[in-house]
Amino acid sequence: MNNENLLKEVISQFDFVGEVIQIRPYGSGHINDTYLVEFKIKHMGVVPIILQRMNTNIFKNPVQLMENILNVTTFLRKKIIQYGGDPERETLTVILNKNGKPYCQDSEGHYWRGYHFITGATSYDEVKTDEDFYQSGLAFGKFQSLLSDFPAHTLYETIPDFHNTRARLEVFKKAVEEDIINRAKDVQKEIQFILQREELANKLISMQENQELPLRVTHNDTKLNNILIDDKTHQGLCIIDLDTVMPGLAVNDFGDSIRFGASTALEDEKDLSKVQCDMHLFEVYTKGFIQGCQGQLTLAEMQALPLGALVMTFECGMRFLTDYLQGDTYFKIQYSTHNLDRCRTQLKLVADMEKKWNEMNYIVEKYIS
Ligand code: ADP
Ligand code: GN1
Ligand code: MG
Repeated sequence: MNNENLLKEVISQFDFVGEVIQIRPYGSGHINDTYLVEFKIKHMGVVPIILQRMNTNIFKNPVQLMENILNVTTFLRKKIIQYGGDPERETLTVILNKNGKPYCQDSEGHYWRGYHFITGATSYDEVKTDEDFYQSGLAFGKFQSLLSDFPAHTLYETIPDFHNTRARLEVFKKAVEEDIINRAKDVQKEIQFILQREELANKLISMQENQELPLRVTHNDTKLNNILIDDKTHQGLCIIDLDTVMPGLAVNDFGDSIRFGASTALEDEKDLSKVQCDMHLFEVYTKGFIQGCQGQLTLAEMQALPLGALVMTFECGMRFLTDYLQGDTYFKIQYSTHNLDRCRTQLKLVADMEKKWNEMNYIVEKYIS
């Protein structure tokens, strides 16, 4: 069946009223297929929703995943009401299907979900103003502190070992060794760069194992386009893309935001001379994140924030290269060397952070009170 008919089939499984007037691909996520669907409803005008085909190549158990999302958003909704916020805009609202399920399946077996579309807000692929980045740090910190009393044991692990950098290094080495599409010869420089920094893969995971860093309920995918910024107030409005909310390390949430948002260029910039980790952006995010965590971070966690940035960037670069070597089966790509370009920006950022290591630590020290 063609995509349009599949979409119509899926839409008919939800209890929508009104006439569909537009369906179009939406956003720049690397994982799910996201569509904006607009309905024309009598007396209400145009009502948009988000429809997503979940990536079951990556998320093996979409039913458990949606149970996580429903539980987390229900929990957040109560907290938002308690502090007088707007639960319709400050967290995702899952749309149930006609049978009351938070997902539906099309005739080809794909799993789909719907969310209320949050209007008057934007997800950015790059930082436009320092203040927006500060606000996103505040919001990601607050997200974590709101979930600090969420019962972590009720969460399914949607991707095992998601930020186990040590395990990811092993997968990377296997991909190099197997070299199934004969690409390794062209990326020796990048492979060697990663292998020379093998010890980075152990750092945070050992601190977690030694209980130097506590496990918390974290987002695990905190890049800038996974937060909606309010167009009017410019505050971080809603944290989205909750597929990977699982027990994890706070420093990883911090680090993933830095690798994406504190970069002076897009994640897939080809001209590496444009790619640096901007220390001013690093500072504004640090300030926002620590504030947003509302005193919950331990001293060890705060001191490990620069390491979070370095390791998350290293891990992401390694993941892009692994996917390139394995034939681009994980991240969506627009052209054949897309994952390689993405890998190169991450490795450039790693090298830049190494140079700026003292400065990064000095900045973090300023915000440890
Ligand atoms: P992926 O896992 O592929 O990254 P996301 O859940 O992040 O998918 O969604 C992709 C994009 O769709 C987001 O970056 C954002 O721009 C947009 N989006 C997702 N959910 C909503 C929503 N409820 N309201 C408005 N925009 C949304
Ligand atoms: C993916 O889903 P999206 O596009 O927000 C990936 C992250 C990577 C990121 C790199 C589930 O995020 O882990 O850091 O791409 N998400 C998953 O841009 O693997
Ligand atoms: Mg996303």
